[in-house]
Amino acid sequence: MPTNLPPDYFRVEKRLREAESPAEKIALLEEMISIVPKHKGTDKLRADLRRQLSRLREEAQTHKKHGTHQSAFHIEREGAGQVVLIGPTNVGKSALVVSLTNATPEVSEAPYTTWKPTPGMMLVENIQIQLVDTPPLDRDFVEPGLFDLIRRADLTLLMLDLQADPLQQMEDMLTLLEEHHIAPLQHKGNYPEGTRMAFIPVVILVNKCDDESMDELFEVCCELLEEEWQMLPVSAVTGRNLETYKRLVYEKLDIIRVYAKPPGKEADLEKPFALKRGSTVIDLAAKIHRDFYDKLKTARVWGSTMFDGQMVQRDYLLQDGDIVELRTS
Ligand SMILES: Nc1nc2c(ncn2[C@@H]2O[C@H](COP(=O)(O)OP(=O)(O)OP(=O)(O)O)[C@@H](O)[C@H]2O)c(=O)[nH]1
Ligand SMILES: [Mg+2]
Repeated sequence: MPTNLPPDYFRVEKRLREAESPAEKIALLEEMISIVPKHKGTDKLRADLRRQLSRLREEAQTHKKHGTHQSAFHIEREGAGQVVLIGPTNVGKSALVVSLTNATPEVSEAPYTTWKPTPGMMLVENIQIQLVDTPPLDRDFVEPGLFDLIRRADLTLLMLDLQADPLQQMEDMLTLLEEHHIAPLQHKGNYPEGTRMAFIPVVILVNKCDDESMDELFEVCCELLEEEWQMLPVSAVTGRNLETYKRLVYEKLDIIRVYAKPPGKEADLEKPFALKRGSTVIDLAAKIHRDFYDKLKTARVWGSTMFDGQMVQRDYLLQDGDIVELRTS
């Protein structure tokens, strides 16, 4: 127990010991968390309080929903893809989410700030992609739900801090993931066929590369890495390389943009539908409306591989930039 806690903390702690209802316990734990000063000496205590708090919250939630378990780590998908941002504490995950999305998770120089995932929407070209801020991936702190979130996501961004031994951070992160049966897609060849691992696409972001003065350190870091990684130097604070980063995310998600055209009208080129590469006309119909899916009769396509307005079948493989007219009569 850290020695320099304010007297208020002990008062609230006493009330917590006496509290009976979950709602009261939750309120008191929240109060304790806000009282504890943020510094290295209180890291463990804050992690422990947050663990207790999220356990209580989950219990309360389960109770409310008559047994249906809804974890804080279950983030409803929105937009063209779900991208989850992970990494050690203090590397700047929340700062990146704040600078690129409408979400406002707390950013703080003290470690262990974020304790529940927060999704935000990031505009890339003209499509929306979901970017999820997460609590630190830390052996003493992590909750199992985070690994489920990582397994479900379309893309994982592993963020490292250039100014805090990024290579060691990377090794620690990969080891922890592996202990939870998760490995980067590019390591698939290292495991036997039929292994119980989940292989996930990973992009490495090296944050706090604020300006050119950091380039040399970044180069050294890349050279010391024994294997080929796609590493992008970024800065959540100065915005360095964030446009390149967005483009990379878009490419990695492997999505195409197609435009729907009502019969006899122009297509709205400002509002694309984002679909996985390999999607067909009927997938687009399903995305627009259930009625289209059920009643689709014909489709015409204007695009790179089609003559203008050529009739296509329901299983026509859509291409990036195609304009599609769907007819139900
Ligand atoms: N110089 C510099 N500082 C940064 C950058 N990004 C974040 N920071 C600072 O790093 C500290 C930690 O940032 P956070 O965004 O809270 O880090 P986090 O990874 O979300 O931390 P946890 O929530 O504890 O996992 C804050 O003081 C930020 O202002 C950056 O690109 N450059
Ligand atoms: Mg954070």
